[in-house]
Amino acid sequence: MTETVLYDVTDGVGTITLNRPDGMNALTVRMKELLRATVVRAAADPAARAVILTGAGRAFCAGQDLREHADNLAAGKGLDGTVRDHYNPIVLALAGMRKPVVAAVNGVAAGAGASLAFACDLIVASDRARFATAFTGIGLAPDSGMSWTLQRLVGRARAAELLLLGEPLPAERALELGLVNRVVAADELAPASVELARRLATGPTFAYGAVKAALDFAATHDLAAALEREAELQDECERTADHRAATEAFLNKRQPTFEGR
Ligand code: T3D
Repeated sequence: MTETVLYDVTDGVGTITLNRPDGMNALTVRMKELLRATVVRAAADPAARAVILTGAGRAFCAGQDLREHADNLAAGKGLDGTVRDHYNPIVLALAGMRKPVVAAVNGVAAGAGASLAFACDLIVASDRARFATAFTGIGLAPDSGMSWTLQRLVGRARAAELLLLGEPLPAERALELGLVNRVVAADELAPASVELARRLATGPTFAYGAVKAALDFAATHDLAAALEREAELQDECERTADHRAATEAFLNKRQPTFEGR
């Protein structure tokens, strides 16, 4: 049986593929469990110095599988804990990875599927991609971090509009709003994402992790606290072999080679 979440590591890039194309990569319990395990695996995998999250087929991810959800509701199991048991740990593992994570959004990203993309560090979208918050369309409020990530990406007013109205946003408009980093032609998505991830995979992995930690910390603290956290992280970066080698390379007018440590 083909698994619904795939993991591959090539040239320092770990690729996680949501692989239920016939179901628009909508998330079943089995798939969420696999995704949670795969994200944790990628985070801990020293061979993966950058990670790509993408979808197989025409969708990136349509969010919660609503057929399975309806069955659960009918069986009186609506509140089956999936938000806390699955979505929250997946998002924390994605966002907290001490390495860059690129979402390669190949098609529609809806509900928790959009939340997964928003939890990544960079988003490269196909010109066929669409982003739909979708939650209020089925009488739900945002989960999987969307209330946190979306307003940081586009500001509160736009986040409120996107969440309240839930209308799908085409890739080009998402680019205008600053929700995604790049939009490329559909057949360019895989090579463009891999090229970006490979570039990151040959970079200063420890410093990249520190960039993420500094941004996350600063998002919820005042300037004085953020300055202190930056100082701590800088101390850690200064102790890395990559920092020393790159400083020496600069002084010798050479390109640095980063080992990721
Ligand atoms: O406790 C909890 O579980 C709470 C957790 C919540 C997390 C969430 O993610 S809630 C949000 C769930 N997702 C949605 O509400 C999105 C629903 N889907 C859509 O709005 C649209 O289908 C899309 C915008 C994603 C795509 O639109 P379009 O026009 O390209 O395709 P379509 O024709 O609507 O759908 C194609 C097929 O996929 C269709 O099936 P059919 O008729 O061909 O057999 C459709 O039913 C199916 N599909 C799409 N999304 C889902 C889905 N099937 C199950 N679950 C889905 N989420």
